[in-house]
Amino acid sequence: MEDNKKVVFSGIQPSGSPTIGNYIGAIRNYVALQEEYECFYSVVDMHAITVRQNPAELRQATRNLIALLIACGLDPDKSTLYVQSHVPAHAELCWILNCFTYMGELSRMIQFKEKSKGNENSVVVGLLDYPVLQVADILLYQTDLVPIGADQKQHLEITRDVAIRFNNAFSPTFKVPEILIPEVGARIMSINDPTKKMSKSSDDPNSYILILDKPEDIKRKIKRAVTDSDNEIYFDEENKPGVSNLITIYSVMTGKTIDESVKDLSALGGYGAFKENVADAVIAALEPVQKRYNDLISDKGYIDSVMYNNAMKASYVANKTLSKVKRKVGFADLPRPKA
Ligand code: AQP
Repeated sequence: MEDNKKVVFSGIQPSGSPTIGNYIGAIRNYVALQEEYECFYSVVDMHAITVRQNPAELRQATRNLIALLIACGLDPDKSTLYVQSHVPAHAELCWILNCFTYMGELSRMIQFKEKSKGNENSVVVGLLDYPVLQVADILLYQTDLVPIGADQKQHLEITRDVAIRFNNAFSPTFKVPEILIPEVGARIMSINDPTKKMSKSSDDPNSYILILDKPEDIKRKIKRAVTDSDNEIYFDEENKPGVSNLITIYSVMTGKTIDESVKDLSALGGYGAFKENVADAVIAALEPVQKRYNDLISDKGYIDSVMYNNAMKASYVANKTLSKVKRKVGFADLPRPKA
């Protein structure tokens, strides 16, 4: 690890194929940060099993996500792109930090409340504990900066609290990380219900656009996107959430500001042409990513080598922090047998 570079960590679940929400809120920032920072990006399969997964599909989705992140621009020689379950230090640190996290903190988490609604007695403990695993993920790498979408903000606040609590209980052990949320696109909304966040694990494929969706599907979904009835194109997230969501998507996909995008799109007249232009911008931006993905996914040997080499790199760094933590909490060293 280069000593002078600040450290970035972020995780993404292989809980389905990533949406343009994941791309806009997180992945494009992963790519932007990799030149300047020492980056660790993890495909967090241990987080994904907090809801029931089909094992064969999860295994495949994990490999696919590694390929997709590379196709989006991550360079696995620059960024440490690895699978969380290949680095056992994540689970070990999670256990220790469970003993430094309060039940009250976890039961207040919005994501836990939403995902457990209606089945409070049968919700799995892993769903409650999800933020602590996330705390462990981040603190293992002595992270300075965590690029995330707005939905993860509350989990990052816990990370800072637990790091400070642990440091105060012993001595400075963990860096206390900062959160990086993009100014535009921190919360891309569902295409057919703009009051809800776009999510890859939604049961309704019309609610999201996948990075790997075919052009005709992107066109169809955006054509059917829920907007409003006043047929005017301007940016107002509170009163025009559907239209504003599409403007945000267009803005990120074309690299234009929101103002420039509104200027372009409002000149088109009605919602029909507006949606068509948004769809064209999405298709054009995703085309090179999809092409690179199709080349990469058939190269099994390359994906294997990325997974292996980067798991080794991540383990080396993670184990350094874990050893420190074990000493601080009082775990005995493993004595070496005398020769
Ligand atoms: N709609 C979104 N807009 C902006 N950013 C988003 N992110 C997720 N959805 C949006 C960001 O993507 C990163 C990876 O997310 P994740 O896979 O760790 O889990 P998530 O936040 O729970 O995302 P999903 O798509 O909603 O997954 P499921 O459906 O499995 O729960 C994070 O930085 C997140 O903020």
